[in-house]
Amino acid sequence: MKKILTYGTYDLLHYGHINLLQRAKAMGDYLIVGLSTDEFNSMKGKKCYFSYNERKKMLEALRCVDLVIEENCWEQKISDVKEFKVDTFVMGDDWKGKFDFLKDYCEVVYLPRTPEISTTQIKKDLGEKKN
Ligand code: C2G
Repeated sequence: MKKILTYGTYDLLHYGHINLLQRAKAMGDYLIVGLSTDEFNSMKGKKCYFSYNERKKMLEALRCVDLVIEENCWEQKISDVKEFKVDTFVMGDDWKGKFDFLKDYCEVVYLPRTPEISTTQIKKDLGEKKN
């Protein structure tokens, strides 16, 4: 069974995220998502609309996601890759090169982002509609 691992905040969940998750899953048989906890998002300087549990529930409802684990810190990736016997680590290419240190432990793949959608853009558009 080929195991794939990726990480993210996934708030607000949108089709760019879904594109990434579906492409990641298509690379193997089992997709694990390290979901940033609310505390870790504060460290990332990200304010989430949905709580960790609400974001976890949404990801777990996706057919392409097999397991959601907590992402509590930047440093857990190597131990996660070892613990879950991950074959391939996948991230969007906005992270290109940032996780190449994982190449000693598994395949590392950066996939093209979905260019036209982002949570920042969604919040901006909603703000404009309100005014
Ligand atoms: N993504 C994408 N296309 C978009 C937006 C996001 O492909 N239009 C991808 C990102 O490249 C990332 C994943 O979707 O691989 C999740 O994006 P975020 O929730 O923004 O994740 P981020 O806050 O970048 O956290 O340790 C890694 C971090 O937890 C990543």
